[in-house]
Amino acid sequence: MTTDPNFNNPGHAWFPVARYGLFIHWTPASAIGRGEQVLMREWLDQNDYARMACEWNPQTFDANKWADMAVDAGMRYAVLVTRHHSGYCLWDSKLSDYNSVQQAPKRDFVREYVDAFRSRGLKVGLYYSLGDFRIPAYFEGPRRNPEGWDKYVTFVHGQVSELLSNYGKIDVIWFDGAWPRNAEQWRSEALIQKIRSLQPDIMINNRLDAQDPDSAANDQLEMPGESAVLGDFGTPEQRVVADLHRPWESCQVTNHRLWGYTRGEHVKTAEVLLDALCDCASQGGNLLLNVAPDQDGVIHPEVEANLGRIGEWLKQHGEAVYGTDRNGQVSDPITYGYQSRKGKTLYLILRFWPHRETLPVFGVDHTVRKATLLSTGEELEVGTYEHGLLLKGLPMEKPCDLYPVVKLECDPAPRALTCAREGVWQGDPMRFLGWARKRGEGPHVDGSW
Ligand code: FHN
Repeated sequence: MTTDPNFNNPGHAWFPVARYGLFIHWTPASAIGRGEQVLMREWLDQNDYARMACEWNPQTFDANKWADMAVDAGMRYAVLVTRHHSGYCLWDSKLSDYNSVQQAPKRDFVREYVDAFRSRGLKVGLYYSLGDFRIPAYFEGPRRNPEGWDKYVTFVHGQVSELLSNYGKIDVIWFDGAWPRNAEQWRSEALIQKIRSLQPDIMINNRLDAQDPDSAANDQLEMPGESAVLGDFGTPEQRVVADLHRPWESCQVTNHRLWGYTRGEHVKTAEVLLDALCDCASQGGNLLLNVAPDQDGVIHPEVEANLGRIGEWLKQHGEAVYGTDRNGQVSDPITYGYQSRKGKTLYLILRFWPHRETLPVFGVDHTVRKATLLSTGEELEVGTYEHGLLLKGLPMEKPCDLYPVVKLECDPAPRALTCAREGVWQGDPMRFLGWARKRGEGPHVDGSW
């Protein structure tokens, strides 16, 4: 558990209710179009890259368009990358002239972002990379270059203070790039105290400590930069893993793997993106979904269209996603999709439509008082069968775009029947013997050998 006395701050209550945020990776590397880490991944000449970055000058960027897209998508907060591993800053930093105000754009993109998103009622987060691929002391570390390392960590703490002092109330600080250095080497405890003094209600993620990959604390962590102790929320990356001790947020891309703009890369379908959101909501976690604007700040139109479809779906079905509890999967949802839960209400999120008037709900007990097809508002008849509920009165045709949702209002709260708790075999394959023997003993159609 965290040692931070600020844990469970009431000012954090918005986070699980918000559920769904926009991650934005936008750096000068977008002008190259081969991902956010092209400088290091392709061993590019540092000075050539710096010249390109200093000349990078987005022509059509408009933070209001990003904010409008986030609202239409049903997102409730955003996290903008202010400085990635290649070191370029999107704000008016006094500690480095490698920034968008002192170089070609002459614009403070962080200011434009926070103003645009706040004006639409969205919470604003800032991503900051501790690591910087340009700085030799970052690679040498404190043992080989103690003076250089100390100078660099002081610089990092100073830039974080700039970001949390000059742009109003910041709701999330999202660190990254801690590896291969640990919390002691980053002076993370002191940094957290400074952050809390500047922004008392801010949420700090768990990436201020590069755990030893073999350490026991890593059992739930995927990234070597994640801490099991420091931070207000967990950050499973490209996967959904519920953090058992604190809020958590899965960060995922809208394409195949890279976070920054990749020219010609394919994008995930709306269904795949909605799967990620429902998977998180069914376990009580958030989804931070990444977009990678091109060099001019334009978001891939197919990504925008897919996010818009999910936004329309959320208008009708959002109660099944926003603010849901942990452990929403009451029974084995594999037959139709996801289950999410909010107190005594269970939501069935159906990835495919049965095209028949009844829907068996395996393994859910019989405490349902009312069933509603959320997609249309129609009430359904609630029956039971040996292994669970039998809902009746469904329309033959799928009632909405993407995933229809059935709302089950229960009293008391929904529970799993024994058959669900023990799984299909219920621990004993003999339970299926009589059922199989009715056909015969052998492999031929008539049951013979
Ligand atoms: O190396 C970065 C990567 O570029 C991206 O920013 C992701 C986002 O979570 N974090 C690191 C990889 O884990």
